Amino acid sequence: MAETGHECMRTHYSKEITPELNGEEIIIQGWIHEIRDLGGIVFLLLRDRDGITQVTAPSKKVEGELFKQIQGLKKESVITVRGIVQESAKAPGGVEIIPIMIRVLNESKLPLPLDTTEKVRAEIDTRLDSRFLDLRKHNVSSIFKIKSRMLHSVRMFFEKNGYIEINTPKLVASATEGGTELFPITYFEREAFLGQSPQLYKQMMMSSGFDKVYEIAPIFRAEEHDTLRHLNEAISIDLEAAFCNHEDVMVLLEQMVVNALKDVKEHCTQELETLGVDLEVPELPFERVSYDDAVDLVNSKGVAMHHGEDLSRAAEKALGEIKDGYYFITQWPTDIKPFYVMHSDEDPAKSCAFDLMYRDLEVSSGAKRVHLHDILVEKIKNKGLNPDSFNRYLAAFEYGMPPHAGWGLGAERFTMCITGVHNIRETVLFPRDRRRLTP
Ligand code: AMO
Repeated sequence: MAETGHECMRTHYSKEITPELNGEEIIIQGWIHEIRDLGGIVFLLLRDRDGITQVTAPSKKVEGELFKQIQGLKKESVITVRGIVQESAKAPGGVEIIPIMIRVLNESKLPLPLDTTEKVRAEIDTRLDSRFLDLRKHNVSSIFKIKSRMLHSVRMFFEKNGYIEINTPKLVASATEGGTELFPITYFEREAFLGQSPQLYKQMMMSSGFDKVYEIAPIFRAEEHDTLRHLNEAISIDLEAAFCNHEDVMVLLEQMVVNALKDVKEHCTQELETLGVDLEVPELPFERVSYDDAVDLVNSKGVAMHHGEDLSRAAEKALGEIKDGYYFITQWPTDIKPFYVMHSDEDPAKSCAFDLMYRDLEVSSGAKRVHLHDILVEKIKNKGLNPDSFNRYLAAFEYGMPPHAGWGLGAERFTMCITGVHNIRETVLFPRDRRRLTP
């Protein structure tokens, strides 16, 4: 019978229970991971956020009523166990708990829609349908602990370097990025869209005198295609810095990446081990490959690519076969980059844009921006867009806009690089893709 009250408080998480606690009375709380009744002895594995503790109930040591209660417990029910720590060479972690009292806080329904042990592999769709159960598995929750640590270290890095966190609107009037479609929404009596990128707002903040800003927030992209690397809602880590050029912000980006990798390696040892990842921290600086050289590399792998084209999936794969770690692709053709990207002074057909790649995956893109009003208007027109629909943005360029540069890095793609998972959906608690809007 489950209880409505909750008077016992946990004294230890599983990973805090060590042989040094031998003989001490403790309270643990969590889910019943597995229960094995061998007649004279019942083994119960209790799982909490950090690990698994074995509760051992020999009929000779445990009082009769309690023993019967343990035998009747159901997998995945939520329980509190009060018991004595006992050193045991055979138990996981070298300790087991001899129970004195067990409270059922909530009983689980059986059968479960999804197995919560890591032994049984299920299809990703089945797992995502029952994501709350899927996340109980430590190999799944480890990805999110790593993502959380990565985001923490990114924030710390920005703060240390004098960046101010901003929050920009996600309900917007117009597009910023070419290529992907927008999600239209009804905004009272008119049409609006979900923001694809904080691009225009972070640039306007440069005219506001904030100098160095960052934002970590959702972006919405109406990608029609269903791939292992695209989401319809993703988290973008965005940065913009005034009085800087593209090279300055590339240095910042590579430093931030290395800093995050070091930090995750140091603080997520258990999670990386659970995932079987030996995280490599690359040397700085990352290699810079010009767009023209990248095209030649792609062609050298037998994948046809003309100068002036964007990287196709086949081209990315070809590069991934040659490049093993992180590298930049620089000097992209101006024509295939958005209107806000500055062209090179030496050759206007080339832009001051860059992408950061990890093997065959684009993780970030950025650029030096156009800060001169008339050139920006010209570029908007060249893209077939109407400058009138950008008038509030353009106004920020007429009254003292400093030169500036910035980038956007996909938090999920970066998490893929760190954890080694191949499907981007693995890095989102409740992913939004072409077919999925629930849970
Ligand atoms: P871009 O469109 O290249 O650039 O996006 C920047 C980074 O965001 C991530 N990303 C995505 N991740 C998952 N699913 C998607 N559909 C998706 N779309 C983008 C990628 C990508 O590299 N405004 C510019 C950035 C800038 O110049 O500051 C922009 O949005 O990791």
